[in-house]
Amino acid sequence: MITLYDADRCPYCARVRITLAEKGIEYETVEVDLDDRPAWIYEKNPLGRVPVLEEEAFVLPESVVIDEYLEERYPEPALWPADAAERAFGRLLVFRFDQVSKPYYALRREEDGARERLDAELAKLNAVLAARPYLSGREYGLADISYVPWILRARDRLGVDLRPFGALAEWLERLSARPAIAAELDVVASL
Ligand SMILES: N[C@@H](CCC(=O)N[C@@H](CS)C(=O)NCC(=O)O)C(=O)O
Repeated sequence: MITLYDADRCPYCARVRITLAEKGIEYETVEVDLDDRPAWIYEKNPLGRVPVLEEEAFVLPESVVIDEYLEERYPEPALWPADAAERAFGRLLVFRFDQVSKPYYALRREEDGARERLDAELAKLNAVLAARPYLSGREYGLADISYVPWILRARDRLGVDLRPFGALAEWLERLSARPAIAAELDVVASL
């Protein structure tokens, strides 16, 4: 059995929740209080952060690494495209994810200019999605899963208007029809 050390409010955990749901993997959750982290979480992850995935004696932190592990260990349904170039482009987006997360967290901290910087990054994602239906390529996959928790939270928690970014807004609507993402929408609504 898989155990996910999880926190509802954590978008990194959401990446893993979505991947587990998409692959139909059964797991149990241990909710970690991020405001009062238990000492034992440092035994699972020396950085003290969630998510952490545990499968038997195997313990793995870091959302991107966990998602790659799940993709290899549970290959169906595939969440990376078969085409190597498409896969590489999706991975490049995941690799450069900080370009979006930095202004996102700056906006959460209400820093000057953060909204403009986030909008500039949303415009870049919008341009990608104007040319292809998904960040992962022709099919939905791990690049989409890597970004969607923050885009959802930007819209629903930080009040970011996605309407100026038509392709991005349509992408989010398309994704929201998937049960794994709809479940995450419920999590965000409950925060
Ligand atoms: N790079 C990590 C980041 C995980 C992360 O920052 N998680 C936050 C919650 S959203 C956390 O545990 N924060 C506690 C801390 O930073 O001390 C990942 O991708 O899993």
